[in-house]
Amino acid sequence: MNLKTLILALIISISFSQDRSTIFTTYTGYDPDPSLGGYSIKSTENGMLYGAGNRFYISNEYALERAYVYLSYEYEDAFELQQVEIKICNDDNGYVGECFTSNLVTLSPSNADGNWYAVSLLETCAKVDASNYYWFVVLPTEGTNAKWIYSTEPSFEYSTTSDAGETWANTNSGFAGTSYLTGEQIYIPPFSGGDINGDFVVNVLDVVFLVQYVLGNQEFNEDQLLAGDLTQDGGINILDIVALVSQITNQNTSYVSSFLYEDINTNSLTYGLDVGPPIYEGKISVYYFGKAGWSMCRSRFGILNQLYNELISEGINDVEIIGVNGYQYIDDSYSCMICDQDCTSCSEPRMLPWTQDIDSNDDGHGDVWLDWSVTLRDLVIVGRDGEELERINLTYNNPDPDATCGENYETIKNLIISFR
Ligand SMILES: [Ca+2]
Ligand SMILES: [Ca+2]
Ligand SMILES: [Ca+2]
Repeated sequence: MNLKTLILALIISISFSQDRSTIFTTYTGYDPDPSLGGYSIKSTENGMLYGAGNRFYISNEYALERAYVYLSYEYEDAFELQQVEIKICNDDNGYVGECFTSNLVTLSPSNADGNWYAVSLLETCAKVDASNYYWFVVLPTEGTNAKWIYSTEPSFEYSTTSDAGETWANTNSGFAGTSYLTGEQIYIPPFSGGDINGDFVVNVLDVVFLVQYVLGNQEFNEDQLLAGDLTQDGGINILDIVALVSQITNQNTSYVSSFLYEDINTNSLTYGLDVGPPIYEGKISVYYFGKAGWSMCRSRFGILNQLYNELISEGINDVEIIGVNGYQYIDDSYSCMICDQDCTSCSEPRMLPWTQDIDSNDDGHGDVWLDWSVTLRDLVIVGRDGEELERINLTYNNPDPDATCGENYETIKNLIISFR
């Protein structure tokens, strides 16, 4: 491994472990080997435009973030400007379908023998849906003569084109072009329907309405059609009745265990006071479980602080958000978590209460983290009586308004508001 690829591998592994998820990859972690060859991404004098595509499957809903390809560049008989087009496309019965992103990349002559190229897809706000196939396509522009270096593993589906993607060859399996795609998971809030007769409770009366609808004895308005589709597949049938009955029989509210910890955030209005569920009784309280020294945890806390300020500015003052540092991170400096004047990596002081979990029974685990069974970056929303309403892991569901085109931020904010 030469230094350049080593650094690149480090950057890639850091970015893998940080904010984004790789949602599709043909890159196995070994260096792509340009001597193996690759798919022609080239235009010819007689007007052929050769390109290739990798077919992939997506199991969750994501906002697309970045697309990476490894290309070499045949500079000796090429025009000066070498550009390829990277597209993400739908699947049309196993063939490349309609494309919904398109980005141009200019190849670098100084790395003609092979190099990673990336395009940002965040601005496109493009999304992929759960349980669907898609295509990662690379096409040439006029005058380009490049190669999309083969993957080191032969376990992928691919296709090729010679007319710039107008038509595609039958899909094959084997070596694909080396590429990967990152995205941010779209947070899907819990289903809030089930109240079909609109009396604000979900109970057996709603089952009666649903049964009558399925039997054809009852008409539903639009709201009722939404509330009655418990399986969220766009229609109402016997399965929705089953789901509603099971929702009603499983309505066992769970209450979080209580705690009171000192607010150690010097910026906070409750600095030095004990905070925790008993203090927030009668309000919606939101608990964020982080690691004081970790930048991703800190940036998520900054987003929560922003969300809190926004709620306040909208006149919503019965929602509280506080952070709880893991007992195992007790020695971390929390200067950058609360963003005080000692921290140089942030500018906006955070006013949300910050607390430290303790291990009062000496079992080696933080008491609250264990009692609440939380994992790092869990966000637990608790109701007015201390009942747990929802738990969202912010590692996989990035709330940053700059990610998922703000969708996760809005969904989480609206969910909190909906519990009031
Ligand atoms: Ca009802
Ligand atoms: Ca349904
Ligand atoms: Ca303990």
